[in-house]
Amino acid sequence: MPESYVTISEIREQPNAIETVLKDLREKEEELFDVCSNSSSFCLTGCGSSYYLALTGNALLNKNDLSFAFPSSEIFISSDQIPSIPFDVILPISRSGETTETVKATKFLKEKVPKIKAVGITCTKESSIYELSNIPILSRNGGEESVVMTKSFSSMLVAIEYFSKLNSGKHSPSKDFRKLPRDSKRVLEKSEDLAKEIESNKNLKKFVFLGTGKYYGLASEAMLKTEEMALSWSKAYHPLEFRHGPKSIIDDNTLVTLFCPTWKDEEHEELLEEIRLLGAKTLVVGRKKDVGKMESDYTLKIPSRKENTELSLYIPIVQFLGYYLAINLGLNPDNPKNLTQVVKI
Ligand code: F1P
Repeated sequence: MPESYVTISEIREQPNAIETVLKDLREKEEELFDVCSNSSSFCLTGCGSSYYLALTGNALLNKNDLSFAFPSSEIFISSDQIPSIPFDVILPISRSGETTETVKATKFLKEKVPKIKAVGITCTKESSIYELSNIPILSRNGGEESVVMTKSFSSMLVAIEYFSKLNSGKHSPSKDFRKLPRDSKRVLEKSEDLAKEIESNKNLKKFVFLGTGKYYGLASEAMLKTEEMALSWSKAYHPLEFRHGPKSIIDDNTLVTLFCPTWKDEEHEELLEEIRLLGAKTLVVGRKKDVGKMESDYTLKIPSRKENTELSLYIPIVQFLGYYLAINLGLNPDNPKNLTQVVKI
């Protein structure tokens, strides 16, 4: 198995990227808390994986305030769909900080709402998004050489969780994130073993990822990893949407992954059973107490942590899965077909 690809090292480096972003967050905590205390409407934006981060962030912020998430291009191309409320905060999310659409969307909203505060989340200090931000959040060690986003995604996700805690009025959330790098390391090891085991089932050709609420952004990111690295047929859905069409596509060459929510839910158990009866293989990712009784071909148990400090632990399994699928298909996971690290138009 070639280990010379940079993607595999970057996936394994995420505990360090998480530890480092937590440091930056602690340093900026007061300023960020201040912004949150004076804000009640948020607009999150990004492209690709960064847009999926925006979706998860949106689900977290909507708990206490009004929040919207848009792919960056939608903000300036179809601006009539953007609510005319004067947003208090824009959160542009971008690993490179240079994606044309995200830079353009940020400038567009700043012009439209002069009082808006920009809290950019990026992995690149020398970048337009960092410059355009009133308070930039930097994932210093999250940047990658690889085209696909892995540790950048998990570390910026931690930043979003942290920000949402500050926004819910939690003055110093750093305690809640204690030992997250340790948990990340543990989950990485289990995830890599499980991804190899799943990949050894050579019949898997189609991949479906299901996630509700804040998990939908994760399901979408999972879809992108399989698509980008393994160039494979891959879809993301809200779980019960599965019955409204996608169900017709699945067969015994399909792996359906369910990101199991942190609340007990019979709807998910029934859905999983139905999927299994249709012949698909299933993977369930969730906390021990939530996935415990679920019948599934594969299960990844996530350590129990304070709510919304654990989302980054759900993602390494799908990063490894994309990686090992690509390797076994003879593809180069570092340089997916037709893609570039940054899209500049
Ligand atoms: C986001 C992004 C990636 C995608 C591709 C092109 O870039 O869309 O998610 O994998 O490589 O760029 P960024 O704005 O986060 O730098």
